[in-house]
Amino acid sequence: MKCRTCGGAAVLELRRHNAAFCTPDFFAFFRRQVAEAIRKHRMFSRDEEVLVAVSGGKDSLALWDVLIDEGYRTTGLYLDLGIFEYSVESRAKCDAFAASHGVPLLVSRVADEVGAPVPVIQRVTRRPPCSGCGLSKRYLMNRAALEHGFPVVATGHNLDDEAATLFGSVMHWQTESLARQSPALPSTHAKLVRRVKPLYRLSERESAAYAFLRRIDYIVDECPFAKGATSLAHKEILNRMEDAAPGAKHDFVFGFFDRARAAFETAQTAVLNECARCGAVTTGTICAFCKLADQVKRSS
Ligand code: Q46
Ligand code: ZN
Repeated sequence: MKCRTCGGAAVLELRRHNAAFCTPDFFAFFRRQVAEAIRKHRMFSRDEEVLVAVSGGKDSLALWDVLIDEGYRTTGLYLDLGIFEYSVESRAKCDAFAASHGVPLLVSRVADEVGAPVPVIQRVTRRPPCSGCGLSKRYLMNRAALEHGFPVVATGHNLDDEAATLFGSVMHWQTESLARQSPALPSTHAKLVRRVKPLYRLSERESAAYAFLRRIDYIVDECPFAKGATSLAHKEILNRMEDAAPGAKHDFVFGFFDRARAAFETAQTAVLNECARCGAVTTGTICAFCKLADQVKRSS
């Protein structure tokens, strides 16, 4: 196997690109894909400071690593979900990464903000853990960015994540989710920060290879709640399709972004208000986060 760029010995074969790369040329390929994502979707400029949401996993730490390397000004944001040993370990990975790269890391604890950690929220709400968790993460990311003056939050979602989300939304024809799924969500209100996914062009396998070859110390274990999540089942189906036809995930996701998404964007007529309690953007009177926190408080 020879490197497509230099002809030297390759360490990694990328079937969907019909290519193989040596380590330095794979790094160059990876960084090019990130740069292309940022450029194409005008995710952020060199003057803007980026808040990078990090979980301690391979994707978000690989993203942070690339952005630092490319000379962007970044700060990490770690959201402590209070999910047993997983949260303790993942926070330690983020702390160590920030310290070794000399970059700042903000930490926010769901238990402080909502009143209870994710496992308790799950019990109280009797809903899947990812529902209260996802809601809290989106809310706290946005609030941290607003409070600290960051114009944009970057997350480590990769091509596989985007394909699984898209698959899930299509399965149930969730047209509102389809309208909202994008590599870059613009700010539609003064209190909503732009959200971007600079890794959306790269697969999970590619970000794992990048993190491994860059010797990034990341948490290998998944969140213990991820196992039951339907997104994992969708990923398995998509992996089988990718095996049968390399590039299938890419075509599915890019075809949607380039040709189909706009068709779902039409009915965005919801009026945006500010939550009477916390001031966050909501379509109702009290935002979903404040309702969740109320529910947790009532039960304790
Ligand atoms: S952390 Fe939270 Fe994920 Fe765990 S509880 Fe679900 S949403 S799986 S990315
Ligand atoms: Zn609120």
